Amino acid sequence: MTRPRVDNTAIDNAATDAFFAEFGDAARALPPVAIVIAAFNEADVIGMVVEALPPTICGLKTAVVVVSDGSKDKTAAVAKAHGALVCDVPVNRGQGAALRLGYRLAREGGAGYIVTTDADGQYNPAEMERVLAPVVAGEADFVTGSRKLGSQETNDPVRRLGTWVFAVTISVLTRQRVTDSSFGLRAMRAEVTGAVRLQQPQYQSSELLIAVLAHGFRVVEVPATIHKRKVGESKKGHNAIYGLKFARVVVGTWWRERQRRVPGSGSAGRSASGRQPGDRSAAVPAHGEPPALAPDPLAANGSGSPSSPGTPAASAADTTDSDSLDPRSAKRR
Ligand SMILES: Nc1nc2c(ncn2[C@@H]2O[C@H](COP(=O)(O)OP(=O)(O)OP(=O)(O)O)[C@@H](O)[C@H]2O)c(=O)[nH]1
Ligand SMILES: [Mg+2]
Repeated sequence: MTRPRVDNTAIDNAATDAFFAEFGDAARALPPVAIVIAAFNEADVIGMVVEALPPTICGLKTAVVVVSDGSKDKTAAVAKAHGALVCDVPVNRGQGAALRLGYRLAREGGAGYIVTTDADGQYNPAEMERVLAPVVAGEADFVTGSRKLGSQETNDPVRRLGTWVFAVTISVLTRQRVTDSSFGLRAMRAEVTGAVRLQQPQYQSSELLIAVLAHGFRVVEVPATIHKRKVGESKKGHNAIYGLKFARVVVGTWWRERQRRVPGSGSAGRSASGRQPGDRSAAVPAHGEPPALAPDPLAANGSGSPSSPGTPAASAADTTDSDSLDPRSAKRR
């Protein structure tokens, strides 16, 4: 589906303002963990999904931020009725745009950690603990679940093959071992999402992963489960379309990040601050001492924001974007 050109910054700013105006302190002073969910026409399942989310993960309180954009059903109302903070964007732009906005809301609300899951009930909320634990322990900046290391319900050979092909491709391109590049259950330090360039409107998972790897953040995979979608249908198209668009994002992001890393290529990927356009979030202090090769670009741009509750005080070094890759990245647990 070709999407009409939109002014993303204006839409994001308007949606952000509306979100904070509606939810006030509940949105402005988030607990340490924001569970961010993109939802599109998921009214039949989103209530159940939100209800099943844990009030604490790794001993830290959670809040649920749902971004619905242009849903034609009652996704936003149902999510709200089940206790989520809902950003209801009037135009549909895709899961990538929705998550990017959700990350921003989490950062601006002061959450130190972000956990993502899908609105369709394919992921197990009990596994959030395992996914967040390495980040809270300061051992990783970004953790993704992996069906390859865990389990998957699908018997669709094309899906299985696709997951494998993309994992191998990304491993080769980034020279770091990845076993699953499209798992929706992940956890990260919130500031990581402001430090990388996110511009894919829909097929976002490989863009985020490749960009995070390319920036040298410490990436870890943990075994996790993906169930079949039981309610509603995929928003991503059939296998061939999904695969082609996914492939385009993989190659495009790898090329973009490679150009960014080549001095004098003239394709500076992002601003020195690493922020998304229009991002008004403050730097969230890192957990403990940042590793030598894991750049913390927002730290250089920090504006003295308070520590988020439950997040240890910062000792972030005054670093800017680094081109080093962390050889320990993408290690398996
Ligand atoms: N806000 C928003 N969310 C979306 C959009 N498209 C998909 N999503 C959500 O993103 C999540 C994943 O979408 P799915 O359609 O399940 O795609 P998938 O899980 O990658 O692929 P399947 O295996 O086919 O389910 C779900 O929570 C969707 O509701 C969109 O345009 N806007
Ligand atoms: Mg799905």
